Amino acid sequence: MHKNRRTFIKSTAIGATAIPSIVASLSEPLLSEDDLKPVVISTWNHGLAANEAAWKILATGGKAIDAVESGVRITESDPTGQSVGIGGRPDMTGEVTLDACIMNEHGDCGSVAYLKGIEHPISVARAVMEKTRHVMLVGDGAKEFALAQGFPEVNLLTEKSKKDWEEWKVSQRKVLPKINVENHDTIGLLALDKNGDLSGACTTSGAAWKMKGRVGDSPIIGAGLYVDNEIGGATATGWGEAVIRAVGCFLVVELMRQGNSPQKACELAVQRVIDKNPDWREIQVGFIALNKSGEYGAYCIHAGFDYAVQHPKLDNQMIKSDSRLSL
Ligand code: SD4
Repeated sequence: MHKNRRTFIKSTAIGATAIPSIVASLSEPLLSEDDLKPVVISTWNHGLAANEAAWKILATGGKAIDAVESGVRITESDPTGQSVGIGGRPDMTGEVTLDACIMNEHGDCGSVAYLKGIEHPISVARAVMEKTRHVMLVGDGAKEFALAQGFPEVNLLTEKSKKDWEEWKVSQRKVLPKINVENHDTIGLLALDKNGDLSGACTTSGAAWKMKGRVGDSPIIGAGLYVDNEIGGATATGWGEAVIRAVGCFLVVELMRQGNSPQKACELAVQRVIDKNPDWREIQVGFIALNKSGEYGAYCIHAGFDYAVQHPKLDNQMIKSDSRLSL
């Protein structure tokens, strides 16, 4: 007996490994492209608020590129989130530096890295994409560009993050934040709009207590984010160095191009990360992916990663990612 659409969508959402027999037993496609539009998917529990903002745009027929930017701006402005935007944990010298990138349905992209003192790196990245002939600006150049574009200068270091940093220094730098929620909370958000166009955004303060000058995967097109409007999009969270080594999100999209579902593509990409990183048991890496038909998936190394999804048949909610290692 065929499962109804709702069941199929849910089985897609919780991953191919969760109910493989149901997915495998489908003999006819139960989803037409119209069924799953619009869709928004984003990393970690701050994704709920980000999705809500993105959904307001998507539900009224707005463009995916506007939705992804608006969504992650919510996270960037939340001072309680200690891994994105204001409130982000600083580097080892006590300075907060931000990385972000964005891609639209035309394959245009913009990126900023090592950006200080600006609340919305994602919007600066979008301005790089739309107003310059470059893809990436870093450090002082990115800041000068942002100021020239009218972005105000703000203090990104909150009392809480300053205190955490001071405690970390006193602990003689032996204590590293835990692998999941404390250290790796980048927001990556993908959207498929009613028109069937895909866009993505990714923004972070990076790994807490990182070396001065360190840039992770999040602003690197192909590593922390990749969107190909013919196929789908992917974004990453976790230990950026490992994601860069595997060019993770480009890999996820290429795996979808080869015919893999978003779920399977994320699983294969995590396997590639594992193959390329001998220390893989010590790090977290997670991917989320969304294809052109609105199907999505996620996979990670360590249990604990979750993501937020909303589409016409699913209220905005958190879904646990399957993982290679259990708790
Ligand atoms: C980084 N990938 O800078 C980022 C951190 C992260 O969820 O993803 N946090 O390495």
